[in-house]
Amino acid sequence: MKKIVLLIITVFSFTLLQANTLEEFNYDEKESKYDTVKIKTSAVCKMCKERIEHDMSFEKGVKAVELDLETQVLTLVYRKDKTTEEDLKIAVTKIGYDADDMVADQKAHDRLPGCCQKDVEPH
Ligand SMILES: [Cu+2]
Repeated sequence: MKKIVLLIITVFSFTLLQANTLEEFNYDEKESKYDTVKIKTSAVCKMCKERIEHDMSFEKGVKAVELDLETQVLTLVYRKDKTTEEDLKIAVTKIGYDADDMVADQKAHDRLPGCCQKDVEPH
C-alpha cells in the first residue's frame, strides 16, 4: 500500500514538473515573467522531436515546448528569472543537437540513434 501511495506521489509530482505544450500553456504576452525563444535545431525526425520536447520539458524554468519538424525550430516559453536563452541552447546541445550557432555536444550526438544523427536527410 505504501508503495502505491509513493508511486502516485511520484507520478503526480512529475506531471507538475513537466512543462506543457504551447497550446496547453496559456501564455500571456503581457506577463513579463515569461519570454519566448525560438531555436533552430538539427532535429530530423519524429523521434528527435519527441526526444527534444521531452528532455527540454524537464529543463529548469521551461514552461512550454514545441518543435516544428518542418522548420526544425524549437519554441520554448521560459521563466526569465529561472533560466536564460544561453542556458536553454546549451541544454539542447547536451541532448545532441545543434542550437542556432552552438554545435551539438559530440558525445551526446554520437549516442543518438543513427537515424537521428546530423548526416542523415530529414525524414
Ligand atoms: Cu530523429
